[in-house]
Amino acid sequence: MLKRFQSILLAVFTVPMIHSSAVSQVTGPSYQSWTANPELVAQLSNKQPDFNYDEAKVPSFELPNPLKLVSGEIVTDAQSWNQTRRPELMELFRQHVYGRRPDTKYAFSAEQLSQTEMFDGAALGCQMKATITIDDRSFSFPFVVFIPTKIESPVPAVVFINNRSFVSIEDAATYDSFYPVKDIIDRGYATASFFTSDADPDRADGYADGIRGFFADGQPPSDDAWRSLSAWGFTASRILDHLQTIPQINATKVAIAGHSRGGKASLWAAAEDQRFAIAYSNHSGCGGAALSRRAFGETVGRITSAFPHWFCPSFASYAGRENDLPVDQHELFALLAPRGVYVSSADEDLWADPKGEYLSLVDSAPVFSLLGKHAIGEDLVNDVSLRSYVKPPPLNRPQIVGQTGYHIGSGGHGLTHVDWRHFLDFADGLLK
Ligand code: GTR
Repeated sequence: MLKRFQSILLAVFTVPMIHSSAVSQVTGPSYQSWTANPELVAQLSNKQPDFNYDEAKVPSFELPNPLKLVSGEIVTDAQSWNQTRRPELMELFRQHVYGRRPDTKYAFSAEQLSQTEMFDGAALGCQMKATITIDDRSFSFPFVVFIPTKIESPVPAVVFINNRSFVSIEDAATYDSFYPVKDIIDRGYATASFFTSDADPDRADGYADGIRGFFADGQPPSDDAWRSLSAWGFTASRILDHLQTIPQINATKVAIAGHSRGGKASLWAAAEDQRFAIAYSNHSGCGGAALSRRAFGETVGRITSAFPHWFCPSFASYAGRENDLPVDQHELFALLAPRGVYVSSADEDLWADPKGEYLSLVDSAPVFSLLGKHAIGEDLVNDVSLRSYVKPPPLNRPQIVGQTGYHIGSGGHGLTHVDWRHFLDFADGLLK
């Protein structure tokens, strides 16, 4: 007992996320874990009675152990994780959540259409055209690359999955907090971006017009074939292929970032492509950072009916029976280990389940530990009896432990320059 208490105290110093009367003297009065505003909970519960916003009504559940093989055996070393459990988990996510990418051979090329000096010469903006070729057929989409010119290269980079619009070189000259190119450049990073719908249209009936329909050469998708989130991640990987050819960029230090559906895509992109050094998810919620089993805010049933093109049909079949899912989203974070992961939530975005996003990150810690890396929650989640101590950090106070970082910001659903700042602070720690 004493030993356990000592380990709790230790965790308070290294991981400031415990909130209980037993430890409040240690954490001090200013340490107040985030909890949802009860007035907002009441308001949303009234407005959307079919969805749960009440922490007390979260169903009880047991998360699958990321280290437990389908055979029941527990993985206890890095080699078995890399060679057996990780591939097994990838397959489970492909089969039941995001779908499987095609193994068709293709060629990729990127053509520079124009080059513009930007921000008083602090960056070079490149307007690009990507082309994927299979036999005599081809599919193209536009993307942009911005490279800092006034700092010593090679520099790290961020690939941003933009789910809102295509940001051209001209657009990027005007400050936009959703994709603040100048801020990213000023922080010493190159950045590249594409618009999701240019690669795979973000509509239920967009299949034939996107990269998935192109790969299938008109054939309908099989049940376990990739869906849009995976297609957007694949697109981000092709942009990384291009960044690898740019001498001013250090392609071993490339992060992938996205907001909401872009955040879901970003996490799965980094699971599929281990060249990404960091994955950043902002407010990705259900099917992204948040645990499905909590069924808090947006649920598997709602997301798969509103956005049937994002996930393979198997995921929809777990609506209302999330406990039967062979995976949960903490295992998506586990697939990113031992690389960097940054997650942000928003105080008013309860639809995306901030607490579920945080717990999901925390519950991946055993895999980071197994791989010899530090991560948020490492002292707590290995002991189930300590799990109830796990609480998100206070509002607007980023928490960074080793390979993982998290903040919950003020405000609602959106990506702001403050989110970017916290994320880049985290990235600096791992990439610079
Ligand atoms: C919401 C949706 C979320 C999230 C978001 C977005 O309406 O329910 O899953 O992806 O849209 O992408 O902005």
